[in-house]
Amino acid sequence: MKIETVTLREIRMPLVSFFETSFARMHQRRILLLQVVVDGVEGWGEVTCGEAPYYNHEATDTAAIVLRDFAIPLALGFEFEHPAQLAARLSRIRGNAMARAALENAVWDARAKREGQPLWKLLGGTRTEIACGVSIGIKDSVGDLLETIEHELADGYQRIKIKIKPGWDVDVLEQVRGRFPTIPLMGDANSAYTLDDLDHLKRFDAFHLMMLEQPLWHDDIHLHARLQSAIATPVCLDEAIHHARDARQAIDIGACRIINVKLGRVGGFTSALAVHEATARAGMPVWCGGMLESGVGRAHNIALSTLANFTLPGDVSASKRYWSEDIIEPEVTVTPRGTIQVPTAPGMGFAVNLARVKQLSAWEQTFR
Ligand code: OSB
Ligand code: MG
Repeated sequence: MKIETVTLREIRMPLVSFFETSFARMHQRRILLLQVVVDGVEGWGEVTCGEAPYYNHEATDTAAIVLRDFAIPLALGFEFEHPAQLAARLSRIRGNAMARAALENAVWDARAKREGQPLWKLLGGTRTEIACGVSIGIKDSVGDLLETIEHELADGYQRIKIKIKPGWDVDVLEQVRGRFPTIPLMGDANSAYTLDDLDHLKRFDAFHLMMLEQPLWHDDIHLHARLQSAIATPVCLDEAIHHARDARQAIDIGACRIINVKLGRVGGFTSALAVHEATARAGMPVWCGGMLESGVGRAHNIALSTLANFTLPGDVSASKRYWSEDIIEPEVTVTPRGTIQVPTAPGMGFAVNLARVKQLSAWEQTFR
């Protein structure tokens, strides 16, 4: 395989409503898309980082530099048999996993299209339908949150995740549990706590959460093991897991009982497959996380979610939760039983609406 051209674009898409985490409130996305041509076949990838380096160190503008000055020049003209070899070549770049992942994932899409098979099958996936949960941001009031939960449950979603932080946690969970005593519920702190909060975090056990996602420092695995041994609620790691070695370390020391796999955060499909393998072997369930992706990233997340060890509902939800109009056709829709039907068309299984992409583009640059 050989990449002939790469077109890098930044699109701007307003969110249908703001999304707030412990680190920021977001109203609009600035998303980098990659359109590659590999052996005459087109593929698409999305950089899943935020606009600011608050979730991890990456940000839209730094990812554009990494792609333009380093990743794309490493990839152009490189001949390889399998996308994993491209991933290996790109691993010369330290960190910047979301920038690298977009390029590798676009090549996987092109490869699947060339072979005339769905991307999920090429990856070794087995599900034809995936289970969906939703991630609900911090709201202006608990009333708003309860109303949103009501609405998402009515749409069929199989589990509710709420964002939490100090000052928006125990009281909020108490009210959510008061109203919805038995729903599958979890909290995501995005690293908002420290071990000094141990007594406070122990109080979460009363709410019977499916899991507590990344409560401590974004770069810590070790101290999460201390937390996990002190609370009954399963810890789920997100930010802290960058590759299969991190997953194995977390498993070995008991830092978590569940892992959120994000394609961008782990550096693309090759690495995600390795994390999947490591967790499956250890009997640790995983689920697919989200980064407020446009349709391209969403399509890749659906393909990933078909792997056998993705046994828990992911943060992979309908296009309409984020966008008034998505950039893929058809848009991602969720069935009344809270699932997404996995597409059967070759590649990522959704067509990119190029006219819409161009309309939303702030700039584009093509490399040969
Ligand atoms: O921690 O999972 C997270 C969004 C942006 C940054 C980090 C996270 C999230 C989400 C939203 O929880 C997931 C989604 O619905 O795309
Ligand atoms: Mg998270």
